[in-house]
Parts: sequence; C-alpha cells; structure tokens
Amino acid sequence: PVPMDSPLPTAALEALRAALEPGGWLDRPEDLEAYLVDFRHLYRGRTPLVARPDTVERVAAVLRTCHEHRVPVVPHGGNTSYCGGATPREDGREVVLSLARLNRIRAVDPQGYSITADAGCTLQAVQEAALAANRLFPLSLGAEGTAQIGGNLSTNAGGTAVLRYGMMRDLVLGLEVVLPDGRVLDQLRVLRKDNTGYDVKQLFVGSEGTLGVITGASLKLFPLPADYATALVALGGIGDAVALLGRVRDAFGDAVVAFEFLPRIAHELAVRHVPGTVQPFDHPHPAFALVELAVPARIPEFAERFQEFLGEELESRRVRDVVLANSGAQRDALWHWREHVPEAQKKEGASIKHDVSLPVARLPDFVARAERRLAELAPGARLVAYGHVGDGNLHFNLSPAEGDLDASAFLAQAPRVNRAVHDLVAEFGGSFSAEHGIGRLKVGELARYEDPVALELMRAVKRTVDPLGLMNPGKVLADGEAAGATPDPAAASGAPE
Ligand code: 2HG
Ligand code: ZN
Repeated sequence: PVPMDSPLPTAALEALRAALEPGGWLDRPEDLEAYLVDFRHLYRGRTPLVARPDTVERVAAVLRTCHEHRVPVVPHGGNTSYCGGATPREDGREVVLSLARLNRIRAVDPQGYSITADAGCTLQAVQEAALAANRLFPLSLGAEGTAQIGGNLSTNAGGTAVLRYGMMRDLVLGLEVVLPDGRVLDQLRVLRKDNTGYDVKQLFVGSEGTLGVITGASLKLFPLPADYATALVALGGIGDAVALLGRVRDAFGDAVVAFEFLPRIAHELAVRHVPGTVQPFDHPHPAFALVELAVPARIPEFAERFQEFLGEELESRRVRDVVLANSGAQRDALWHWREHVPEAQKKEGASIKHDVSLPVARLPDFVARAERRLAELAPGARLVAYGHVGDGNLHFNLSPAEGDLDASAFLAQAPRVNRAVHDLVAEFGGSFSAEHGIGRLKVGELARYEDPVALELMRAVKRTVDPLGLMNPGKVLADGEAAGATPDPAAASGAPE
C-alpha cells in the first residue's frame, strides 16, 4: 500500500513496484527505518520506498522509471558513511536504492590479479574471495564487514593500508555504472593498460552517487604477503612519529603497509570503553605508532631485520619503547584497539570531528598551531587526534572536557572550531576531507575551500551526466547549484562535524 502521506505521485510508486519483482522493495514504516538515519545519527530523512533490485537490469529499470517520473534517487550501500551521503532528505520525495541484494562475486582471476564483483558485496566478502584464490584485496577499514564495495568506490574509501596500496580510486580497473536515465556504462574491464581518452569510470569514483549508480567493479588484487610484522612503538608525540615514519620507509620501502598514529588519550578512552583493549606497556607514554610491514614470500629474515631496526631505534632513544606482535592474536589485539578508537570516542560523549590531510612533514607544526587555537576557542576540550599519519591524514577530533556532560553546549562550538581548523588546514596546503568525502555534511566546506575552477568543472560534469538533477541531490554539490541557481548555504549545514 502507498503510504497515505507520501509526497510522491502514486503513479511513480506503482511504476517502480512494477519494475521490481515482489520482494524487491520495502515500504512498511518499520522496514524503512534502517534506511532513514545515517551512521553518525546526524540526519533523519524520509522516503516512501526502498528499492532493492537484485540484477543490474532491475537497477536500470528503477533509474529509467525514476527518470521518467522525475523522482530523485539516493543510492545506499552499507550505510557506514561519515557524511550522511546515503540518507534521504526530510521531505520524503526521494526513493532509496539499496544495492544489498546485488551481492555476487562475478569472477576472480589469480593470474591476472583481478576480481570482479557486484556493488553490494561487502568489502569483507571481496577480501575473502581474494584470499580463497591466494591473493590480497588490500582495502582495509573498521567497517569492512558492513561497508559495501559500491559504497567504497563511490566514496573513494581509504582506511589503514593506503600508504602501500592507495585509496579505492587506485584499486579500480573497471566499472559498470547505471546512468540517471537508465543507460548502462559497461567498462568492466580488467586491463592494466587501457590508454583510451578520458578516464570516464574515474568520474564515478568519489562522486558519491551524484552521477550514477555503480553496480559492478573490477578491482586490482596483489600478492598475498607471507606474513606481517607488526609493532607498537611508544613515542614522545607527533613529531617523533613523522621522523620514525621517514626512517622506517627508508629502511623497508614498500613493505611498510600501515603507519597509524595514536595519542595517549586514544588508549585511555579505549581502555575505558572497549572490552579487550591491550595494555602493551607498563607505564603510559604520550603517543604511539602502530607500524605494520608485509613480509614478502620466502624472505623470512625480513621480520628479524625489523626487530633489529626497532632495537636500534630503542637503543638510540629515538623511540621510548616497543612491542613486537609475535603471534596473529597479538597482531589482532593491536588492531582491535586501533579500529575501536572511533567507538571509544563515541562512547565518551559528543565529538567534533575533522578528517584532515597535510603534507606529512607539516603535521607537527600544524598540530602545535591548531592546539593553541583550540585552547582559545574550546577551552578544556580534549584533543583526540589520531589516524593515518603515513598518509598525512589525521582524524583531528575533539571530545568535551572530562565530566562535561552538556553535549549541546559543546557541539554549539562546532561551527567556529570547524572553521578555525579548516582555515588552518587550507593555510598549510591541506585538505578538509582526506578520506571521508563530502556527503551532505561538507557541501558548504567544498564550496568554500575548493578551487573555483575545479568547482565549475564539477558543476559542469553534474549538469552533463545528470541534467535533471535526480541523482542524490544535495550531496557533494548543493541542490540546484549545477543548474546555476545560487547555492543555499543552509542546505549545506545543519549538523556539526
Ligand atoms: C578511522 O580511521 C575512521 O578510524 C574514523 O576513518 C575516524 O571517527 C573518526 O573520526
Ligand atoms: Zn580513518
């Protein structure tokens, strides 16, 4: 039954149901609920219908129908985005398109080092299919059991192995995309070399569903490392971390897969809120680096060499202490801590988040300047700045002062704090969104900080590929912006970072 209050024309909803088999949509309020709220609970939208097609043809039929009836569409993967990119707006005029049932591994080619999968496969399912063929699919992030490969692609996901393998954009060989009018772009190739004009598929990577719906992807695989050598290194602070990063890369080159920075408070919060957090050292240290090398096949002395390196670091007092994981379980325990830092910070109360990147060498200066600024702007707030220092990427987050339970007063500072941090990032030649994308949350930031010529090109692309503005409106670019209307700054904000 059509919900009585649906602002969408009955004819459009009926045509959509006809385009899907029974079981291919949801429209009961209790079934829609999970699709209306984003991962961080920043937004709550409405929709009369969630389409759940199980074939590419049906995805195309849904988009064709929406095109015909001028119904906007919000593509929806695992719903683990940080920026509200997969949540419909409040007016109930958008249909949600879930890719969850499009979840088959189509092909694995160990010799060609590629895998081809439906967009709705979870990241973990792709990793596992690669492993079963003795290959590695390297994208790795906390939400991998839930996040879908189509969402990883459309948000150009990063994670903890970017240092060695790059972001999702670097891992894609080919894409299959349904365009807003229902046409299918079939570029599902597995070629390493294909130098044929504009790289059209890359337009859809990182475009967050605003140009079309990714339905399938061919991805790069890598040789499976024989083993990992993983260490937690205690340090004086971010400056020590950047210096250690330089030395470890000099010594081990491309074998360095991950280099994650964790301040003491990231450990304290995890001990408080995350069962099973390791206590690796006898006494507290100001900061830590979680360093991981991939041991290439048949080079067993590699791990020993890493141990020697760390011994020398310790002896020369460049680092304060070291633990080397000497079992898979110890390695898992270190990563368990790292991956649960966001959850620990969430359980500690409200947070003001930033996902920034800078040239690596400038991180220590940036942190010092930003800390001074924050002491003026949000006195007492605790800085929880951690993350992918190997990529120059810090999650430069704030938690309220210990015992401060007034979340709304704390969050009221967010706009000023965001502005100060992002202005400073711009001054340092950095990015206000290193890996989490734009979604709805950072539309205003993109309009403010992006190069005007780049923005003009983005709007031109949007106009060309989606002239009716039906694909995920109001995400990345403000609604109507591409059509030439004045962007509505209010549409871009509405939630603190
Ligand atoms: C991570 O690196 C994620 O753990 C989340 O990107 C970062 O919660 C955050 O700010
Ligand atoms: Zn991250």
